Amino acid sequence: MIAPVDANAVGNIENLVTLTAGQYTSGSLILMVSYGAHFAFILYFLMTSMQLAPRYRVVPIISAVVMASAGLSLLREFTTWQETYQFVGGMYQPVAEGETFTNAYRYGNWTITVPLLLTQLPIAFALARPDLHKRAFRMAIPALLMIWTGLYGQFGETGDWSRLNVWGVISTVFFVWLIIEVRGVITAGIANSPAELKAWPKNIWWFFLATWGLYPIAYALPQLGFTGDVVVVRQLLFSIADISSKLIYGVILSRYVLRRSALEGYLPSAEALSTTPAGSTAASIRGD
Ligand code: RET
Repeated sequence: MIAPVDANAVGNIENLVTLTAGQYTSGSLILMVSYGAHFAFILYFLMTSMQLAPRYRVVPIISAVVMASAGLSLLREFTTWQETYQFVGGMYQPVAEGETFTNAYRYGNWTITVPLLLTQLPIAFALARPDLHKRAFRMAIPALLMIWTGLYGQFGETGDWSRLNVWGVISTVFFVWLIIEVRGVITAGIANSPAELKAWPKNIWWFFLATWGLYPIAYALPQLGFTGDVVVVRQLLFSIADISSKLIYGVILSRYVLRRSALEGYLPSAEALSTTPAGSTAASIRGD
């Protein structure tokens, strides 16, 4: 028997909708693929760090830390999702007691991952130390304010639209501030990149805007209605955003610093790429 629930007391719309078996399984699958991908890439980032000049090794190491942290958070979202629904009368219904689903864990997790993701940029661009620290700090402040105001606002998504939208707008103001700070780091990164690699920070800029921009869309989505499709599409958007902004972003930064290491004369990187003259020479001396 499903007890009637007070819409404003349940936090997220996942607790208000009945899902078809297809929607429930899609949600499970999306979350499972997400945490699986994050955990698997811990290995990739740790191994890839070995090919880099020492000053850049921390870039994929930070990615590995982000993978572990996000993977654990997404695993928790997955288990909570499974505990939230029970199969009754051919449909998946939110359980009357025991567990409620929440996306708030995501926001908590971003508190850790977002400052790390942002700090990777000035390190990869090899900005000089006092400037690097200053810029990392100046990005972290608007980023944390953006996350925490959004965390507060998302509790309004079950019907308190003014709470959702007012805090959503406040959070977006911090997002704009963050974008300005990131643009400054990108500009410094272009100036500080070797000529062959100047396109990389420019492309990373567009990638950043496109992938981080998915989060506010996921935030606003419940206003389209409390339906199983909205619930599933929202989890899908979050997952696409997560895999892009952390995992693919980490791969891009790792490849950038690998090329940079090679151009700066670090032989193992040149060998790993084997496209630079130094790499080919080293490989041919070794006979491979
Ligand atoms: C919120 C609230 C609504 C307004 C805006 C938001 C932006 C969120 C962003 C999150 C990025 C998260 C990342 C996580 C990686 O682990 C908080 C949804 C603008 C940009 C990159």
